[in-house]
Amino acid sequence: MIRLFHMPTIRSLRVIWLMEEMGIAYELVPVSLGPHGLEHPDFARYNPLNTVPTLVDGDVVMTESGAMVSYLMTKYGPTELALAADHRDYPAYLHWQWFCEASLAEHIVTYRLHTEFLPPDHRSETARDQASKDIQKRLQEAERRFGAQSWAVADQVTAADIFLGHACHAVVGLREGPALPQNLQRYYQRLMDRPAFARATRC
Ligand SMILES: N[C@@H](CCC(=O)N[C@@H](CS)C(=O)NCC(=O)O)C(=O)O
Repeated sequence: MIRLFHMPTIRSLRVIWLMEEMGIAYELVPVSLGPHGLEHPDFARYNPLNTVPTLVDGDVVMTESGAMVSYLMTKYGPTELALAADHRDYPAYLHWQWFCEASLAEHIVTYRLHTEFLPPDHRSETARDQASKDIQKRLQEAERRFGAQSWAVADQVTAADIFLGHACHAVVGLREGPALPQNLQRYYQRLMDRPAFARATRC
């Protein structure tokens, strides 16, 4: 069975939500944050970087959540969550996935470092405020592009929502962080009404 090394409130939500949507059986292996970083007796032999999520599926070991999403849809599909390359929304489908990981996630991580993870005397208000501005700027652009539609692309839930939904959830969880703009707030509510998403957020 698939094993996913996991800590709550991080990018493994993408993978858990996807597996819940697709009905893939998995075991969650909780990893805890110790004085020297993430700790688990089995962990270092799979992932010398010690990052989560880490997915182990037989001989396959993966340490990038976005790649895990593509792998699982291909290996355990077909699934309507994967949009075909000839669909008119395929470029937007790719855009959201890359935007969330490459343009937004790092600022969310920086914000969390300076509000939660670093020891208080290592936190910087300047870095936190800059991260907050960077997040807000990208949220405004996501809001503009998202518009009033129900889902990120193609009028259906796809892997683009796996990324955008995770990003919205991460922003909502920030301590005194920026609020989601209006359309994304409604979108997040729709996601929370979705049983697979709600289950994944409780892991
Ligand atoms: N791009 C990777 C990021 C993995 C990553 O850096 N995870 C963070 C938590 S969100 C982590 O494990 N940090 C601990 C560390 O770097 O030691 C992914 O999407 O899976």
